[in-house]
Amino acid sequence: MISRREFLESAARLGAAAVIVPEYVPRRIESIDSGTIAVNDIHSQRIVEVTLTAAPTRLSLIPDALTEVYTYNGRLPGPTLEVREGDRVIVHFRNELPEPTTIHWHGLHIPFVADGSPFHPVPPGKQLDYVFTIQPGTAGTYWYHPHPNHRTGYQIAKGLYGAIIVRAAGDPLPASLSERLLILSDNRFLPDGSLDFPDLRSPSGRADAENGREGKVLFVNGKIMPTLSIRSGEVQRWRVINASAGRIYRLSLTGHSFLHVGSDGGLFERPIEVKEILLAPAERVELLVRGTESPGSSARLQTLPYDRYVPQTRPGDWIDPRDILALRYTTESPLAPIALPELLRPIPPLDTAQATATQVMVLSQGLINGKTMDMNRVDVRSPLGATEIWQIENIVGMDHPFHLHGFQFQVLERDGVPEPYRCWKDTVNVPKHQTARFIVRYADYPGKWMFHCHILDHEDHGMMGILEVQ
Ligand SMILES: [Cu+2]
Repeated sequence: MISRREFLESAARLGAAAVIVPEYVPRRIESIDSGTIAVNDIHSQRIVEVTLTAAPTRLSLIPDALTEVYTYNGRLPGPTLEVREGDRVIVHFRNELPEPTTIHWHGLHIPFVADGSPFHPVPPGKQLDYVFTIQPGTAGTYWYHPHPNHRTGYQIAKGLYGAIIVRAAGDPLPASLSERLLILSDNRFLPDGSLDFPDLRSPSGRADAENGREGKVLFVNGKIMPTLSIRSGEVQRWRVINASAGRIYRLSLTGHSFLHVGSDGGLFERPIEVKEILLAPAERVELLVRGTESPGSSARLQTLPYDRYVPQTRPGDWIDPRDILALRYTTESPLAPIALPELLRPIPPLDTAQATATQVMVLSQGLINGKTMDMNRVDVRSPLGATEIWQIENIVGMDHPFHLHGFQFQVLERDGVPEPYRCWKDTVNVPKHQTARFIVRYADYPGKWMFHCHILDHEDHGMMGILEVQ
């Protein structure tokens, strides 16, 4: 099992808070997983056992104010859960909030009962153990957040979100690269420092419902405009998570390009050089940032204008680039260049000839195929083991990022243009009046899986449906 020291070291490396792992004592586990744990498994498999408690607290998020927030273990963002492929994860979750909640392990391929979907709410004062195994081949950057019916946007805005890093048995990127974790979020405050949740009937409440709630204050790991340091010549591995309710980031680092090496479900087959990255709500990227400037210089990570909006509610300042963080070069002499691999890992294509159905999802404002979500209705039934194509048609004038629970998919094409490279994703942004097609295989884990728009206000108002795999 992971040692306390290992965990603290990895957390220090990532600049994030660690989950403290108590000594694991083999014992009978009250498992919510469908499988049983043989005694042999306990000895051959690393067990990561952690405790997460959601509770209200007060934190200083903006200068000169304390804000009533919700946190996991008193931290905002919540502790980073760092695990390895093959690990058995046991999360003892306690809900000390005044309302029901869940924890959804966004993007992980795990049993239905551990998914933390609206089917399994945890009432106030109650406890639930989430138990799952990290599947081989799923190394990547994921995140966890609440997913109760109608309250996901509110609870994430209150501060409930955290990162999951899954490490591969053999990572193709050099272990010498220092890592940075960047969890992006935005929020809106009233003059007294409290979070601004307007009445839904007010003009700003109606704009939030349409756009997804945005705020002018941009955070990285809960901090405003933090500074990262880099040494000239150094290469850093950045994992970036969009935890915002509606904001789409168009990321650019002044004077630099990125090597884009991974997406939601882990690394690509090979790095791709890009000037900027579009990151919709719930999406993740892995980037290599090369310290190509001279010692003592600096750069800014920015989000550039991106028009995801309908004209009626488009914010007046959408056109302004915004700084997110400062990158400061140390004054040390430049490091010698290091070799980066040209090949990262093979991604076997899912075969379209094997697809037995095409699921067409028409996205309009707040609706999927003309309906809002009904917990008692199953929208799509598919057999376990089937391969299917999903066609997501956005027929309205704003973007909708589409998320499928439980299964990673491969995007085939966007608006008729074949995807230029293969990768695993669980969320795909479908821009206004465009269509995306992806292929997915329901390899295992029967159950009822949500699919929804990841603009949280849209999701909470019912832009969601249910896939039953059986
Ligand atoms: Cu939407």
